[in-house]
Amino acid sequence: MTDSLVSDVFGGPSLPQERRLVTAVPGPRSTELFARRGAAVARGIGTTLPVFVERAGGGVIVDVDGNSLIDLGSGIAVVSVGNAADAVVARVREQVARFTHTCFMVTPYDSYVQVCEALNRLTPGDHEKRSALFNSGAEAVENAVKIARVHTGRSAVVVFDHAYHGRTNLTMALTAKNMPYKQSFGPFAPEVYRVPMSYPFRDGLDGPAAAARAIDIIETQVGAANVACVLIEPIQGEGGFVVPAPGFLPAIARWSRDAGAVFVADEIQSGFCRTGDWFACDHEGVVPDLVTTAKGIAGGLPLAGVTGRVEIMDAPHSGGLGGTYGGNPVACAAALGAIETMEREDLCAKARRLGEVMTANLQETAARTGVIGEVRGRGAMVAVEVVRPGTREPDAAATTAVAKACHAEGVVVLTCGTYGNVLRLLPPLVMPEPLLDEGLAVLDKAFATLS
Ligand code: PLZ
Repeated sequence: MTDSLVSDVFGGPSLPQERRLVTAVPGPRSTELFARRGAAVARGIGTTLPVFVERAGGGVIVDVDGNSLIDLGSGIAVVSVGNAADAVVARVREQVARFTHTCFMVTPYDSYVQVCEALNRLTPGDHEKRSALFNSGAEAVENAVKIARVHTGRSAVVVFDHAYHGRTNLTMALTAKNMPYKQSFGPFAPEVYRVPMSYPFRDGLDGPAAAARAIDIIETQVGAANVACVLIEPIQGEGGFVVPAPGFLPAIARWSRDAGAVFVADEIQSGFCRTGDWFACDHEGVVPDLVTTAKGIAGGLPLAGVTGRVEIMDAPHSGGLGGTYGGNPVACAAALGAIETMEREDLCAKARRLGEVMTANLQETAARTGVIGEVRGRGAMVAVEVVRPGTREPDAAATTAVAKACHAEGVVVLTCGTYGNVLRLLPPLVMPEPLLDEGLAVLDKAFATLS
């Protein structure tokens, strides 16, 4: 354990950055609340770890029983700047006391414009850009498709195996995995075409070969002239932290440009310093036509964006895009605080450092246990794919067992993957290193007890 405080990072209010268990996890108060939850909340809303939260800050979550947990999930890649980050809290407080909502489409305010300016500046490419703000990742993806369709006058949307883009009707269609996202929720939106992703661990193809395979299917089964957009997560999130082989993304982006289709990068999970660059596309110098963002953008408040080339973004008629809450002033204030924190604290560098620590530790764990098929990811977006020893056969049960063992020891980890056999780590980028080390030691022990 470590007694370093959040104030070590920001000089703000402090929450001890330590793992501290004072009851079983979940404890009695959480267990009581969980029973109440069952009687009040619809069954369709799942739970990863049934502890109820009292406070959270930096890299820890403190529950209602007084347990302090190490957070290696960031609320699914959201609180990259740390929970309740000082700059976010300060700006939200100031904004919420001035006004909470006017609707940007009715009477605008400048924080929305500032967030758009920041997105235009930080997303890949130095061409002229415009942005529009929404509430959730799914909404951003839907709007990117709308914009691409108006711009091209075409309707087909190309997506990839293992993709995740949301839970609304169109984004369910764009998402690959049936359970739990799509089962019984159809019919789904039409004109969505799925092609193979580059998945080096499973297909063994280099980037250009994997791209050629995908492009062949687009050309023969969809027709290049029908494609409004090619939508891809540059590193897949829910699908299993699948990192495409080098050369895959550039080849797909090039093909899209040549075909007159819009190349859309869904950076909702991979963006905002998570992978050690501002955006995952930066790694290979890929410049998307449109980028969707959410999650890490606003330190925990609901905000999402679509950013891209002015001639594409400005294709829809005035009034064609919007929504009551999109770019809410409190969420915009939070985003400005989060972005300021990322720039001031150089959280891209921090992500790279955390990534080195995680990768080195996980490789040692992999060498000790026979069940890790691959350690992969980039920056602070790292995962292990769990398989039956000596094979590439996915082992979801072992993955769940390891995650549960971590939870019981006060370390929040998440799983993902088409086969449910990927254990992913997404620590807040302000995570103190000793705390990360401790979390990784717990994870190592959880793997050791598997056999
Ligand atoms: N695109 C790449 O990762 C959200 C989903 C959690 P929303 N991923 C977490 C769940 O089980 O619902 C995500 C993403 C990528 C789009 C989305 C959708 O973002 O803000 O959840 O709508």
